[in-house]
Amino acid sequence: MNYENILLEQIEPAIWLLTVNRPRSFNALDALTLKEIHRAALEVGEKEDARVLLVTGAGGKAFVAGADIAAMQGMSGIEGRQFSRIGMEAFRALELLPIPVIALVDGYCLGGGCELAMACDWILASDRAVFGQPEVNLGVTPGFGGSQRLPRLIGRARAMELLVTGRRLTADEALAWGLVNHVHPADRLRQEGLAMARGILEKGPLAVKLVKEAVQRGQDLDLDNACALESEVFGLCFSSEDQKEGMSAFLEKRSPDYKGR
Ligand code: CO8
Repeated sequence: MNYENILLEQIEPAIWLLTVNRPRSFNALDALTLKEIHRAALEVGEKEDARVLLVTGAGGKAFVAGADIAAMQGMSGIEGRQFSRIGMEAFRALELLPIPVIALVDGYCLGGGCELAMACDWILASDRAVFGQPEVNLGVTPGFGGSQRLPRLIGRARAMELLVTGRRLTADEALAWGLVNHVHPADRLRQEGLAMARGILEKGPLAVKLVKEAVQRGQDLDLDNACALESEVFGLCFSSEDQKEGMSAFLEKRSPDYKGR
């Protein structure tokens, strides 16, 4: 498929990279970019051989510096709601992809950028990454899920502080607050992301998909229903060749040869 504001490429077998590519505006998200992210998520979701998606920003200055302020400035209430929905749908499509989605964040990751990163399964940051939800500085609230995903990720009090004060977090602060999983030197970020993706390729493909589904579908359920969901998913694993292969390989002291079925 053709894209204007993003790049979607297979960088290694089974590993895909989505790059938000508007470096002159620090990869700000306008409606077209959001729609392209949505389309790209659907495209990757349809590829049977895709097993990990990495998400990043072009230009070395920003992952994404937010929703496009120039595009938003003159919006009416209805247009604002529509723009918000376009972003919500795009990020939800990414979040619900049946494969791990890892954000590689270098530089500014603000507003809609932070919301995009949070819609990924986890975040790897460079040591010069900067996180924040600065919407209050502009007289608005987050509109792409930030007020909902941030408290779920780092807890209500810390999320409230960031959302209400608009203050920025350094990469190390974001690490300490549990917003990012690891911090790497900027020149190593992509390699570290790739190494992590390659490691995932060695795991049982069905189990990787199913555990993501269990987390995604279970996290907003009450504990009884969430644990019941896990039992269903666990049981389902036993109908797969991968389970037989994984456990046989362990007992036979060899590496598993997974087929993804
Ligand atoms: N939108 C549009 N353009 C942007 C954005 C943005 N979010 N961020 C940066 N740019 C542009 C600048 O306008 C500038 O363009 P130009 O060269 O044409 O003037 C270029 O990128 C470089 O920016 P700066 O010159 O400002 O570079 P600095 O290094 O001085 O500063 C910053 C970098 C700190 C990232 C600064 O640009 C900044 O503060 N940007 C805005 C950050 C922000 O407030 N983000 C939140 C936006 S609101 C949001 O994301 C809400 C999401 C939900 C929307 C819901 C829909 C209704």
